[in-house]
Amino acid sequence: MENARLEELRKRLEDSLGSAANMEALNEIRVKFLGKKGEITRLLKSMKDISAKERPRFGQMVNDLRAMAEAALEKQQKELEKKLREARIQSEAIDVSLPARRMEYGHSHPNTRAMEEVERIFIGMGYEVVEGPEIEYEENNFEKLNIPKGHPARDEQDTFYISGNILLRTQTSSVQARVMEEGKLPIRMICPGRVFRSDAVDATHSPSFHQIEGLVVDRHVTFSDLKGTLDAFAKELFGPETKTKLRPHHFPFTEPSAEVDVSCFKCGGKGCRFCKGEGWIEILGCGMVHPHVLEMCGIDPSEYSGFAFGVGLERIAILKYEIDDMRLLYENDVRFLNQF
Ligand code: 2NL
Repeated sequence: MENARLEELRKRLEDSLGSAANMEALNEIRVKFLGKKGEITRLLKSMKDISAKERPRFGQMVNDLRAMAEAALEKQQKELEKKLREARIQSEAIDVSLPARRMEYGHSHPNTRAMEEVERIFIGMGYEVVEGPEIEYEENNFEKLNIPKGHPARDEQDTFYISGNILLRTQTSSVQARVMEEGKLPIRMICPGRVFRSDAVDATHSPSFHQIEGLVVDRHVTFSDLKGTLDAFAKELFGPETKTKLRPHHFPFTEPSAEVDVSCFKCGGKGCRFCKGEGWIEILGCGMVHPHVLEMCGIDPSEYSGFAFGVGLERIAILKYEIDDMRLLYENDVRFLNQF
């Protein structure tokens, strides 16, 4: 009778083990047979109901069964662990013979490219590149450039003031005023940098943009020097076929002043969609440094003369790379930037 019960138990244990596919199932079997209220444990507890004569033999058999159950569970657990480990190693395997993932290299922003291109051209003509502070005194930004108090350009609508006489520079000429005041002559310099104006953002305006201004001060500097310099610059930037044309203009810091157009580098001057049928594209403003500016910066205008010009960098970038909206330059959208 007891033998049959033990045999049936052994059979059920073996069947359960045979179908246990994971650790959870294995644990359930352990609890079911060997736990505190498990079937084998219960058998051991029922020993007291067995006749004293039968007890040793029965005890021996239950102990054997328990030992067998423990060993079988142990063995199965080891096997399962090994299987899991192998599956994990398999899934984590790296095929070192596969091609490497491609590195994404960045590249310069169109603004940076345009800036470096303009710098390269003027360095080639013997100019020095000078940088200065973006936060300036009103004096350097306006007064010394012949923009006196009351001039419309000084209006808070156009300029970001930080406090009384300190502002965000509206032009990089402030750097040139500083250099002139240092008093070392002659001067042949460009000053690239960020400038600020209280403009609303649209396709052609931004409250912060970049300028490259140039300044030459020496004895006998003439308007033809200015023309020749800017013509060489335009040919270098837009190609040797490029023609330049000066139109009279007004700037407070130069006299006479002009705006410079280049022949359209798309159609060669015939007129196309790019130049809006004009054949010409405006690229910069320039002029002979106003004698009053020289004077205010400590240079004697009866002995020295100079020319100056200012290029909007974004305008150059937009033209050169055919970008139709300046905002794209500031949005840092890689889908846009990757095209250059
Ligand atoms: C423009 C026009 C210009 C200057 C900038 C300048 C600087 C000094 C003295 C005289 Cl220190 N002039 N700079 C002169 C003429 C035009 O910029 O349309 N820029 C985007």
